[in-house]
Amino acid sequence: MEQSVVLVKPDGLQRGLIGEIISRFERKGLKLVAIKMVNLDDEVLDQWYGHHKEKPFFPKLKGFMMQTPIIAMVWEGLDSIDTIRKLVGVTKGREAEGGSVRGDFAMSMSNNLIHASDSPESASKEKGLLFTDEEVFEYVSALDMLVYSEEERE
Ligand code: 3AN
Repeated sequence: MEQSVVLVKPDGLQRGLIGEIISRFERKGLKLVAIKMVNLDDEVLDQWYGHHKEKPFFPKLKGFMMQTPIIAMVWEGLDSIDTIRKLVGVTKGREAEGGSVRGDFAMSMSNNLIHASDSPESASKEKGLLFTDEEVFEYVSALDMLVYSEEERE
């Protein structure tokens, strides 16, 4: 099944929202296959946010992401990238739909609590930047039997 990389950013960690965020993903029926706390450095952030390198907010974005460690995760599920983007909400917190993480807990464009991969290519790149193969686990989720139909599990 499709994998998506999710980060709880420094503001999410400082505000005590790690459990809340993980809980939402678990209740949705997504499967956690990797998780760790890590300090992002200059080199990783240059690649992670390569598409924003020329933007005026880039130095501040990097500084923000290095304020504290972040929580990095890989979540698996059918169409998990699109599904998780919906759970996360649009970039600007104060415009994000109620019920999404940003819609419920964020007001800002920059301090928006969470990152989620926006395409299979980004997910693959992001996974490679933060995780070794051994850190991403394969196991049978007992929940999948209840969460998906037989056809969807194939
Ligand atoms: P998203 O995280 O919703 O995929 P992106 O990929 O466009 O959004 O932006 C990556 C991160 O860069 C955002 N999460 C946000 O923290 C920051 N960012 C994006 N646009 C701006 C902006 N105009 N001003 C400040 N920070 C921004």
